[in-house]
Amino acid sequence: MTASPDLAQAVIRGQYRALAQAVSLVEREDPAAERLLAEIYSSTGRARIIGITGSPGAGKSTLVAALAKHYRARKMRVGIIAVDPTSPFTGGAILGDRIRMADLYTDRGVFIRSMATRGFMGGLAKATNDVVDLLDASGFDIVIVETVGVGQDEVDIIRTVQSNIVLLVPGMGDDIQAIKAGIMEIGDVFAVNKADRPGADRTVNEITMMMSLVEEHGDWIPPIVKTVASTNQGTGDLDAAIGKHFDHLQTSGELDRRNRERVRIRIETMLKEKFMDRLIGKTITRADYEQLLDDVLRKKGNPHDAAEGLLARISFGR
Ligand SMILES: Nc1nc2c(ncn2[C@@H]2O[C@H](COP(=O)(O)OP(=O)(O)OP(=O)(O)O)[C@@H](O)[C@H]2O)c(=O)[nH]1
Ligand SMILES: [Mg+2]
Repeated sequence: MTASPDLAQAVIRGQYRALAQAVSLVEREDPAAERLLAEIYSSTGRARIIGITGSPGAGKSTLVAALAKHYRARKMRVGIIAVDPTSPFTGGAILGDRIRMADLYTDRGVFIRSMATRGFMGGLAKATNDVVDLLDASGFDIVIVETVGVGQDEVDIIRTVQSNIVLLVPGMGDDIQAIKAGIMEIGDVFAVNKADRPGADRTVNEITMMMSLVEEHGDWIPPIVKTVASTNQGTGDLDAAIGKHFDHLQTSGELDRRNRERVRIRIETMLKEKFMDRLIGKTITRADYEQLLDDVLRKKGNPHDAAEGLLARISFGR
């Protein structure tokens, strides 16, 4: 299947089947996908892009499903991308989770895809952002991206969302200590999920304390919301906190800055990928490249000269 000339228009008109086709093109890295993505790009920019990050089993998928139901009740269309090999959305689910989400799978106002962490040639972050574009162009009001938050690809993805929700669960005090620097920086909103378990208030306090240690806040202090995703509790509060953050982004000018940063990161990650692609296999054979690594390893060369030498050989024209 290739992209018909009308596919881009059908995506922009919000046709579900066209969207599904377009997403499949991206997933298969079909050559037609690039043209299609270029055509739909000018129709993007309306969707709210939300990230949900948290350790495995924290309840991300359950919370995404709860949020999706919340937004659906308000007639908003919700796109969900799970960048997570163990997510229920990938089908590696416990049966119960899948049944609980069954109504989302049959709702045309919800589009769910998982981006397995298998090798995307152009990179996982690129593929994820491309699917975000398709959902956005297709009129989805909210796009939620679920990640475990480890690995360079995931960090790149988190840096391209507008609001990032960091999910924590009670009884992980030491973990918070261990990862505090990282999560304090990426969290726009904190959710303490599984608040039906003991210790939720303590976790809230721990996050508050960590936050007071972080110097750079700007004028946004991330709210902390308690949720029980499995029974939809706290979903409204969480939505309110996300909404407040979006208002802040708009009034402070931070939204423009983040959107611009999103463009920058996307272009630069693609450039790196394309650069390496043009270099190895085209400018220099894979075998010669490996040989070069060996030489540096054996001190017959050094990393600096090796990089400069390769750079000198690359032709930047067409
Ligand atoms: N008690 C309780 N269990 C919950 C809550 N939220 C989710 N769970 C359960 O926690 C388990 C993991 O939930 P998921 O939504 O799959 O968690 P996840 O973070 O998406 O997990 P991965 O995608 O594997 O990283 C499931 O059995 C959920 O039913 C909650 O608020 N309270
Ligand atoms: Mg999951």
